[in-house]
Amino acid sequence: MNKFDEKVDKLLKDQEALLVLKNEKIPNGNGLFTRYKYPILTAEHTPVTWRYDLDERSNPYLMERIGMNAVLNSGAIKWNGKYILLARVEGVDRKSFFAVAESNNGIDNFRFWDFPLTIPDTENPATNIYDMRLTSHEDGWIYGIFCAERLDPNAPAGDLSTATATAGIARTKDLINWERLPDLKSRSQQRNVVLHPEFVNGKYALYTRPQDGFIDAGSGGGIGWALIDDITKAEIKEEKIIDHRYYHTIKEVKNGEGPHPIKTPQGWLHLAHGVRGCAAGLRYVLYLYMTDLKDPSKLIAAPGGYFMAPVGIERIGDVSNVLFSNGWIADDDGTVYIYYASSDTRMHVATSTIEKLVDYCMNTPEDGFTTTKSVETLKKQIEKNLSLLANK
Ligand code: M1P
Repeated sequence: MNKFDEKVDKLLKDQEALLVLKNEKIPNGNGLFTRYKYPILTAEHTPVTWRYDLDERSNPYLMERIGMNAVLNSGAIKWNGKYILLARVEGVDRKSFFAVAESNNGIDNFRFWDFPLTIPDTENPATNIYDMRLTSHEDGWIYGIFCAERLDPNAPAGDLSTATATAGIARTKDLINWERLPDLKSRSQQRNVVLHPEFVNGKYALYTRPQDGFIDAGSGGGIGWALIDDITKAEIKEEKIIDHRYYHTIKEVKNGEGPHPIKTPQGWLHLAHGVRGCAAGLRYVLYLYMTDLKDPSKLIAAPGGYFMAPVGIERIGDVSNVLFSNGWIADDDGTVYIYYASSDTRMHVATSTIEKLVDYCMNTPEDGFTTTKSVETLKKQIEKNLSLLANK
């Protein structure tokens, strides 16, 4: 083997060692979910064949030719017995694209398919597409709804940072070949749009996130709900807010639906992200809520505070202090795999069960919106516990 081939061999072997690394539960959690020690997808998990030209004649120094910056906000689905992540991969050129990675057990050994996905463009091609939510709909298609970002045509001359966010829609039967449908028509900009898995009153139902600008939710009051007559010409005619934002809460600045909700006997279980501002910038955390089984737009449980927030290494990355999730998988045995990205840089998994998550939603005190209320709630629990302990 010549020197070049030896170097290629080492690259491949080093990556294989990373891909087969066994994940480990982090003990002593909060009883609600279990975190795992290792991120499940990072830029280093992207195939060597994507990043290196392995031809000695054209790349004699064996340097990376097409760098990958991050693997983040991934849609998820159980597909042919495999745990599938439809990852947002971001190149060093700042363009995001979609790529599928699969694992046999959902917690480690995620391996990317050979090629990233080609999502056909619309007549008005987007500059960047990202954050796909996957929904296996009862109409028989798997839908992917994602953010399609373009430079704002109304931006003043020379302003290259004002963009528009629109919901792009594509569908597939095999996760390889995608049919692109027209982007969602909406009066406002939209990000974090998610398709509900069932028809509601015979219509497609969308969770929306109306926003005034590309970044600012502004007058968009929270997570919205809209019924759509024809998904092949999707248009929001009426939209109502089902999960509001409130002052001095974890979702004061904005919020957004995560993956589509999980159907449980007690109601639809939702995972979402909430954003607040602080001196260090924006802080993104994950929270849960539930809606009515018959009317998924009716809030029935709103536990106060966050469910998960960044800890340790999760706090640091391209956009620090961010947890974001747009994918989870509920297995038949009730295990829930929560796939989340930290600080727009890497993907992690946490596990829980439907029973525990529903119990959390139904029995966690709601946000009382003031310090006085929070202290009252806390004191009630302390009094109960002290009396229980005294009577032991
Ligand atoms: O940088 C944090 C997140 O910001 C956006 O989410 P939202 O629209 O709710 O603010 C998205 O760009 C998301 O991709 C990103 O992770």
